Amino acid sequence: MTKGDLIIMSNIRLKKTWRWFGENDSVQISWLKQLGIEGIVTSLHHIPSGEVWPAEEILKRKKVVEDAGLDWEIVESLPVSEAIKLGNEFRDQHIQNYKQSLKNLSEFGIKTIVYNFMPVLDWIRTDLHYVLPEGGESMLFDFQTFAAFDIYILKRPGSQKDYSPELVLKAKKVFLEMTETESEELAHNIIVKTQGFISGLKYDSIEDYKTAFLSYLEKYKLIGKEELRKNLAFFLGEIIPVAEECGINMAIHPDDPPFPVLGLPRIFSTREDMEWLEKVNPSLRNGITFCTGSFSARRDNKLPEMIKKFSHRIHFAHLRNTEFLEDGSFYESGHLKGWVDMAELVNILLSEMQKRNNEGRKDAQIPMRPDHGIKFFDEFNINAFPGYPFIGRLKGLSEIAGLEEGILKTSNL
Ligand code: DNO
Repeated sequence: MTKGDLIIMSNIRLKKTWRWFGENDSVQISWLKQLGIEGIVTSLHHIPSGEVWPAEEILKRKKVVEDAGLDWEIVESLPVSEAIKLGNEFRDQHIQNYKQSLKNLSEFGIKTIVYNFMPVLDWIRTDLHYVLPEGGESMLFDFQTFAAFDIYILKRPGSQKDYSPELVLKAKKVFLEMTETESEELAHNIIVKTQGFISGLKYDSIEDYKTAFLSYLEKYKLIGKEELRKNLAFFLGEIIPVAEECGINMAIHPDDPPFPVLGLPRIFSTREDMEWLEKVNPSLRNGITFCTGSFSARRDNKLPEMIKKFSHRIHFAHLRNTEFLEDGSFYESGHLKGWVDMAELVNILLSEMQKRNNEGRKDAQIPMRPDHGIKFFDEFNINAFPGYPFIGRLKGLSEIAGLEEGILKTSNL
């Protein structure tokens, strides 16, 4: 290998992408190119999950992205319907539709698709306005508040037995100290506000969304971890051959938070789950969105080991950090602050890209996006979607880009 080769290889950086939610986003797409964004991550959020994404709709969005001088790099997400996760009578039709959407997307050059296999909810936080010691606003998952929501606000049948007696008592205290408005807001945040903009209009139009939500949970009564795994295996068995044909990388997003909630099973939270995924369908098209924030909400997840072991099938990286409170509750701590050593993870990703480049893999460059962000300054007056303020994400992106430059300039990569 000549010195020249080394210089070429060291030019490989993570591809800087940005999640944009379409015309309703508080960030305008025309701002992004000048900030060094290299690709857009977006979805057709208005199409209900289970339906085909028609070519005309894909083209419309692609044109908006290209008019801003950018490429539509990644679909996040092409949602997997509840019927597919449940394996019910609508599954086959929805899988046919999913395959058709993949084909349609591939015709417009889209190569990476994010999806998740979390039942009912896409992600959960109990506080969307958690004030950090320095003053910015972040998001928190608090165990006591979550148990209060489950047991006393939602009143999910049998919920008490999912928590220790001590936690039930604490949850009761939290609930009794809440005003009615606060408890309504908590339920609305969990069921509607954090979900609607991501997974379509599931509950927005339903007045009694708590009852509707309970009936969704009820459907999973007979679905445990094994059944859900079986349904994911079936989905992959159908989808991956199509992805192979179309040259598409599928990238499953981890559970957020990465442990069972509301009596629902979880199947993509740990290293063991990653091992299972690889075994059940070894194709490289069966890949992963490595979301450092989601995986890091479990102390027993050793992120450097996980990322190293599965780096070859990481098609997309979501980079952010978390910190724990004493009782194991966690909050989003900023991109470089927190318990995860971001430098170590970025280093591993850089090595993986170099390795792929040496192997001649076409997908040597791994796209990343700064995931979530802290709210600062006058963004309190802007109605950004929860987790997606402009400045906080831009800060995260810059921090990670700087970190990456530093690693590249000082290591042998
Ligand atoms: C929340 C995100 C999730 C994620 C989906 C991927 O901000 O982490 O919405 O994009 O779960 O399918």
